[in-house]
Amino acid sequence: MRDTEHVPAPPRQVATHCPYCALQCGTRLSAVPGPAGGPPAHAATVEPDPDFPVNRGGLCQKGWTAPALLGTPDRLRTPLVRDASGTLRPTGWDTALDTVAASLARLRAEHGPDAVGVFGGGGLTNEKAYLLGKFARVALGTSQIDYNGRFCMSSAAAAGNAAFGLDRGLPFPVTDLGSADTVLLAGANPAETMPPLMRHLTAARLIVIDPRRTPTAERAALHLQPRPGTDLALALGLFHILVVEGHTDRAYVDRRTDGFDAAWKRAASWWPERVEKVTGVPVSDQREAVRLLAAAPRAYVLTGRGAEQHSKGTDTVAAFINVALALGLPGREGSGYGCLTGQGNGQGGREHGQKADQLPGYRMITDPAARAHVARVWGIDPAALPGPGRSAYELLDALGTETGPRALLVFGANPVVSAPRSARVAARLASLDLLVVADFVPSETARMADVVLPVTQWAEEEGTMTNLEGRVLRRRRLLDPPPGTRSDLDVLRSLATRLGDLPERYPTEPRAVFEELRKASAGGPADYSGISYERLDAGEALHWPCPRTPAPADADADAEEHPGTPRLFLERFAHPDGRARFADVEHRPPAEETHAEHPLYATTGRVLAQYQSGAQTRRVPQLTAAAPETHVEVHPDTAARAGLTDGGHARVTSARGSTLARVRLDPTLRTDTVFLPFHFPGEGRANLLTNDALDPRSRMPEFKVCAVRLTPVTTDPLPAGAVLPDTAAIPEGARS
Ligand SMILES: Nc1nc2c(c(=O)[nH]1)N[C@H]1C(S)=C(S)[C@@H](COP(=O)(O)OP(=O)(O)OC[C@H]3O[C@@H](n4cnc5c(=O)[nH]c(N)nc54)[C@H](O)[C@@H]3O)O[C@H]1N2
Ligand SMILES: Nc1nc2c(c(=O)[nH]1)N[C@H]1C(S)=C(S)[C@@H](COP(=O)(O)OP(=O)(O)OC[C@H]3O[C@@H](n4cnc5c(=O)[nH]c(N)nc54)[C@H](O)[C@@H]3O)O[C@H]1N2
Ligand code: SF4
Ligand SMILES: [Mo]
Repeated sequence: MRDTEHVPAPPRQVATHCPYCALQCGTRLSAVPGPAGGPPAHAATVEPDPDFPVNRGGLCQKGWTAPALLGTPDRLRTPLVRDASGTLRPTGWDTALDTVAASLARLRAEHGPDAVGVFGGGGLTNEKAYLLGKFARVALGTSQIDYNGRFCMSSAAAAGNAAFGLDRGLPFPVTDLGSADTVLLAGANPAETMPPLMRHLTAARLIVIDPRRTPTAERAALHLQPRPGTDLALALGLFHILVVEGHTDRAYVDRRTDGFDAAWKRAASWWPERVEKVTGVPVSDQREAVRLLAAAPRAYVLTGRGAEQHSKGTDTVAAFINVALALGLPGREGSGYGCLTGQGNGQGGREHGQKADQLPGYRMITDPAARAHVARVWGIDPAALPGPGRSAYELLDALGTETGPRALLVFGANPVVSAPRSARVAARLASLDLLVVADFVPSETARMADVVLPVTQWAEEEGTMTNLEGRVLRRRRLLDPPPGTRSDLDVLRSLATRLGDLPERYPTEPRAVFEELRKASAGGPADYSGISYERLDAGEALHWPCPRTPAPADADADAEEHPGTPRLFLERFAHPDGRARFADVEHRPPAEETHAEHPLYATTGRVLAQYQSGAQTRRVPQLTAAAPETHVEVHPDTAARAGLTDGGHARVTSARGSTLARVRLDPTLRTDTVFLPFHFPGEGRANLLTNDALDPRSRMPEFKVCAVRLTPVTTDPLPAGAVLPDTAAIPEGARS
């Protein structure tokens, strides 16, 4: 007979979502019980949630291995403060928070509120993003807040707002893609960046625009391989062909849009042969792309970072939207335009006030009515709300300068690795009087900080995330946070009260923050006021806008709850007149062209097994084994000319710096282009090369094209930092 005393209790399980990308795959997370009688283990196992429609039982390698993050050996478990000798030393929470608050108060008194900057992240829950924005504007009174999502979604957002009057990455559910006949993917590689999304693209004919033959391009009916930075010319060319060949949906254009004639006037001079000359895409392939799109009863045009991360990213997206509008796709069920946004809460993160120019509910900070509404919810005078501040790169670039912030608080970003021209960014961070980083691992940016605050992570906390289709999801807590850590919400409240603000303004319960966010967003473009934890927990699929239905006049009648808006624009676009706008855009070259000294284009992006700056995924052994170090993809002919061999090392040099990378030969690549992933630190940082030229409207940096040269390296070994996280700088006690 079994001794029931020793049968372990069934593991607790929660339905939650993957901690990484914007697909937010549904998962079931189970706790691994701790040793009998001992403390609970900080470990879990994951299974895909078969009922969540976005991933349909699928997960990528990162999702399957995410539980390893919870038990990472160098998890931060105690605050660290840099001592007089320059070493980060473990300390208590009160000391750390007192140190930060005293410094912030002094800088503010001496230099004014804009002396303190805040840098947020698109991985933060809606609740954290909201409270961070409020903390910056109210407790600090600073205008200097922006976030890493500026590097991600801003060009598509600017173009989407201009065209449709509203920006939601996908204005339709992901599952709609399943019935498409043709899908054009401009600069997106979802087979590596959102693998379960490919389950919705099995039936469609894919047209992929990418300088590289990616795993996504491998699955395409047609792969267009332009020179980096020429998508705008290509999109103008597709527009040209479709008009000339009579595929314009005239009735739709007349009824639902404005501005066709001006847009066509520009595209009229982009005849196919000229486009081929600029982009390298053969005329026959341009025509085939238009044929595939025009012949499809149901078609989508989707953009990714490849088309967007340029100094003309906004115009490029606008040109692709022009193509979609001319074909009559947006606002039609089963067809449309969308942007595949990136970070876990890339969508919600942009809606609740951590962006320099925005207030909660996707309200503009310059709009007097928006200011009045949010000031009322926050209990302050609208005049006390700061105006718009600097964009992410401009903020980083101004740190420690005469006019820029002297202190920076970082929540949920690792700009030392992921910002463009990263050596300059690191120098600016080093010039600060005070750098504070809240994180759960010693990221490269945390290692530079004066104060490091150890916070809780995904499976240890509650909250909401908004995925790429604007659907609000519940993140649920499975494990108790390790002793010594606090939540971001807790940190914000502790700092605000030390700065003299009211504690009740900064709830630490996520649900209480969400209740306030509902009010602050009510009536705004991203209206969450009809969404509640109760409705989400009951399993409702709620896409914003979801306004709160007013109580019925007849007290006996039940108010129908708003069902949310899975599909936007079906009746009308969000401009006051209900019409979409074509954009009058013209092609221009990248900010930096190749020349004798730097004869090759470098572009950057992602590999399947690493996520972003790698701060998280480089700590997961299976992922590090799959993608251990920086590499540079090079065509064999280009490599031969530069004296490089497969598996050897190359130095890649641009006008801004140089990166050390292992050579990977790829005969499918363009001979004028090399590719580097940006996930690695130290000398392996792709961002040592990248250009900080910004898009004039979105302020997006030009991550996707700069000029470089390659030289062989025979003596340098790969730096340790490029292989594994280097924990040497963190004292023993902090890593236990
Ligand atoms: N594995 C993994 N998945 C991720 C992430 C991750 O870091 N790793 N990050 C998440 C985030 S935040 C984001 S934003 C998304 C990004 O998802 P994607 O946009 O799919 O990712 P990228 O690799 O940045 O860029 C896509 C493609 O653009 C191509 N490209 C480069 N230059 C050009 C150009 O000039 N024109 C065109 N047309 N294409 C070009 C690159 O070769 C690359 O294959 O992924 C999310 N998912
Ligand atoms: N060259 C090049 N550079 C790029 C890109 C590119 O394609 N090429 N892509 C850009 C894009 S699209 C993006 S989105 C950015 C990403 O840029 P990063 O800011 O580097 O993104 P992450 O690596 O996700 O960094 C997030 C950090 O926050 C921590 N963190 C995660 N969740 C939380 C939380 O809830 N609270 C707190 N306090 N911390 C948390 C993580 O541990 C990690 O250290 O990189 C951009 N940089
Ligand atoms: S696709 Fe994105 S959300 Fe899904 S498992 Fe992979 S990283 Fe996680
Ligand atoms: Mo991103």
